[in-house]
Amino acid sequence: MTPRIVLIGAGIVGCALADELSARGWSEITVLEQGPLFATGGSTSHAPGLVFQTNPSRTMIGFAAYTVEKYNALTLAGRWAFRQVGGLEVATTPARVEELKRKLGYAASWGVQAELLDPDQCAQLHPLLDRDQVLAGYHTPHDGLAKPLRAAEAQARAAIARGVRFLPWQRVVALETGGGGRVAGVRTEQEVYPADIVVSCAGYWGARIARMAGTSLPLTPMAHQYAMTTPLAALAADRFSTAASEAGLPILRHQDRDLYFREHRDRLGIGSYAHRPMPLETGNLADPTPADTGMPSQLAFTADDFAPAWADAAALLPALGSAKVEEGFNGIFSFTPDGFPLLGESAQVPGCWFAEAVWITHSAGVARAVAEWIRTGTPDVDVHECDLNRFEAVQLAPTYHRTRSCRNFIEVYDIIHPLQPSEQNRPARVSPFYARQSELGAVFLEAGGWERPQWFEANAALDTSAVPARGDWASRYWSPIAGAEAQAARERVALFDMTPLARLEVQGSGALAFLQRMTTNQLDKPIGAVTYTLLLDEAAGVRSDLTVARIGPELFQIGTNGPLDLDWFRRHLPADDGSVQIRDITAGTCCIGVWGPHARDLVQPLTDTDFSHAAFGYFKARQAYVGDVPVTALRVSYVGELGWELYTSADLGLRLWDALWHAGQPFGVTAAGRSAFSSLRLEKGYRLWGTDMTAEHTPDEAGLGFAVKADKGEFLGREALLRRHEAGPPALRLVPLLLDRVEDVVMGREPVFHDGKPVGYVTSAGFGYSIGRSIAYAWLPSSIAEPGSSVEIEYFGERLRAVTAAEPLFDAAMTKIRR
Ligand code: FAD
Ligand code: THG
Repeated sequence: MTPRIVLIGAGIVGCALADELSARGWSEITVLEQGPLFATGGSTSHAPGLVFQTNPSRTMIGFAAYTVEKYNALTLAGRWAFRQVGGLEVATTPARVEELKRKLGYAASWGVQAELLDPDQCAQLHPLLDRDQVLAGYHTPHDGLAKPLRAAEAQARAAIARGVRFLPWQRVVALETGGGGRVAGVRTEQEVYPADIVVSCAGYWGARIARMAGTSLPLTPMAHQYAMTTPLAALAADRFSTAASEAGLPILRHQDRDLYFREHRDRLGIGSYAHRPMPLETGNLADPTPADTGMPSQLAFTADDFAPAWADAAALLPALGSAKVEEGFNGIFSFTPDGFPLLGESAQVPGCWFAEAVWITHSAGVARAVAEWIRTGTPDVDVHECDLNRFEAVQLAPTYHRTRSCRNFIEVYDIIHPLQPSEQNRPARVSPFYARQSELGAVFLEAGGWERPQWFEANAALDTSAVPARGDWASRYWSPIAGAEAQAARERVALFDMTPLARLEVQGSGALAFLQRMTTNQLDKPIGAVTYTLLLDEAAGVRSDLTVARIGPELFQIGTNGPLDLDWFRRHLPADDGSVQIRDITAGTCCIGVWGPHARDLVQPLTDTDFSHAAFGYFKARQAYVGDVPVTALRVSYVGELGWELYTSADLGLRLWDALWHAGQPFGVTAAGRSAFSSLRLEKGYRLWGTDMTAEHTPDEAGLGFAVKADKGEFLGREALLRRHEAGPPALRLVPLLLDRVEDVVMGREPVFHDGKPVGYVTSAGFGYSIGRSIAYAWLPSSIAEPGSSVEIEYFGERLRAVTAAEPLFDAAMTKIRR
């Protein structure tokens, strides 16, 4: 039976989704729009439609590429919906020139055509530019201009032809729920519309719909200035455009000044992010009314805010000369704390979906992914960066996400290092060891709201003479001290704060059966066993990798990769008969990883429990007292050394730290940070979910086939996995590369070339201090994944030589861990 679907909002996202859903054979779709059709008054109604595809995120590039492909083929009444005028980003500072080279890398990694231009070439491509201001340009011939309303309406027309209804002036004021809290429909001011599935495509009003669902969406509506100049002589007389084409010059970005430009025939449109953030309260948003033909998403232009932008624009484009702003507005659209959209099904109201904070640029790609997600339960691309359930509780606090969104507005065109943390709302979450870490001069970065030491300045006295220097970018948020900390773990013993590692407790008479059904490895083992296992989705993509410790007959502790794992488990809980309870215990507990050859020498004197290899083997769990602190000890090590993760309640954390610190003094115990941690795990080849592999990869591709026991019985993803096995060996593989030169450390997301052609991309990278080599993991075609293939990594425009290697790079015999 086809489900009844209600979409809220007929902006470009609602229209694209109606098209994508109906194209999949579903026609009982109603789109409810609070305003008129199709110039509804939302953001789409006046967006200038610049589509720059390049993005650090592979997923976002994919969304944009599909949008370009789709809109390029769309017309409405014979008129274009997309013009491939190309994109040009100019650099006016040396730092931006480097940034453009980094972008060239993203483009090569993920299939966007792009080239770097010299100033003359820039001026040739865009004759309005003052050549002397420009140091370089980044040209993307396939970028261009969308005509947002035309693209929206053209998709809506296609949907209407398949039976979809679009109803204007229907403001949704409530959600109706039925059995199990599932969505049953929506209520507008006039009527109730029953529905099996509701998708909110309400744009910057989205947080309002979320409230109706009892959910928080970290979405902040913000105003952003867009102005149109008076006619310019330089654009006159159909020089670049005709009445039909509107624009012929490439869309232009001047990111050093937070500006972008497009032609509107003989006028120039100028968008600015240079002004102060202008957030709006979700509670105070205006709605369209039939009496008012204005646009609720257009606020009055504040000329003072625009004045500096105008001066900067005129400096780059002398053709602006004596022109003026003819008209302008402060237009509202959505911002999120991390800049990614908010997609997926509400955890509170099953059947209620969201597709919010989506740019024109990504609209069709997002709609396609959400349509697949709704239809099959699994989007066919990796959406973990965009999943609305990705946030920690603190990140949903309105004051928190508003501050972050404002920051994001300010930084939207800034040059951001992949490790650069936000400075706002900090510290938010701190482990019980925070005071000690601070005393040791911890340099904190942030993850999941947690303060996480990257390295400790107190370790500056350690020997760093063997740590090679590295280039500008790779040396930011890094210190050679990290190398000394890594060596301390390999040679002596180190303490790592593992508190931010999200963990769950699963309990009940149905716990084992539930976990067996959810994961790939055999969990029906004696109490005290720890198992490394995978969560697969229905298509056999790797949703996560976990450690599962059997603490009791009906009690399991699970180490996860964050909020999405809890969400996934909750969605799949058996009918609410109380047989399985699941609890996030992260915040109430803490964890120290004690790892290194002296780990046993350090811990054993503190406990009566036998921590010998014979009594407490690798991948085993025990309850014990360490000092007078009750702990759950797991003998696992993501850094590949002898030792334990010691868990206790948060209140006793400091006491545990102090006991270990004190007992460790004779062994030269060292507090070690995340930078060392990452290096150690790279040497061991332990994957980092979300970076190295995602739901787009199967276990075999990711090199994790060993964690699948296909003959253990039914589990989620098993059938798809067997089908994929039948289809033959994987075409792609995740493999380590060793760079030729030790000073060449890359950061991740760089393209990999073979025989001069881009063939893959780097996932995570770093320096292996024990093996003395620079390491980069990369996805490559199987044909060149075997050890010994010569490749090149492009890093800021330079080709660095590297070779594929056999795994693991360090301690293949596991003699360091198993003893
Ligand atoms: P909208 O177009 O706002 O549609 C949401 C719809 O939901 C609205 O029609 C609204 O009336 C309806 N709705 C809300 N609540 C309800 C309810 N309770 N009941 C029924 N209906 C409801 N993006 C780019 O990619 N490139 C650009 O160059 C670009 N420039 C921009 C410039 C400006 C000045 C602005 C403001 C935005 C710009 N954007 C750009 C962003 C882009 O406009 C938006 O991200 C995009 O239009 C959002 O589409 P949407 O369908 O989600 O939202
Ligand atoms: N500790 C705990 N839970 C975790 C992690 C952790 N959950 C999430 C994430 N990290 C899981 N990732 C890994 C990756 C590798 C290993 C452990 C967790 C590991 N692998 C060994 C190997 O591949 O040789 C052993 C595998 C096996 O014996 O099956 O140790 O850090 N608690």
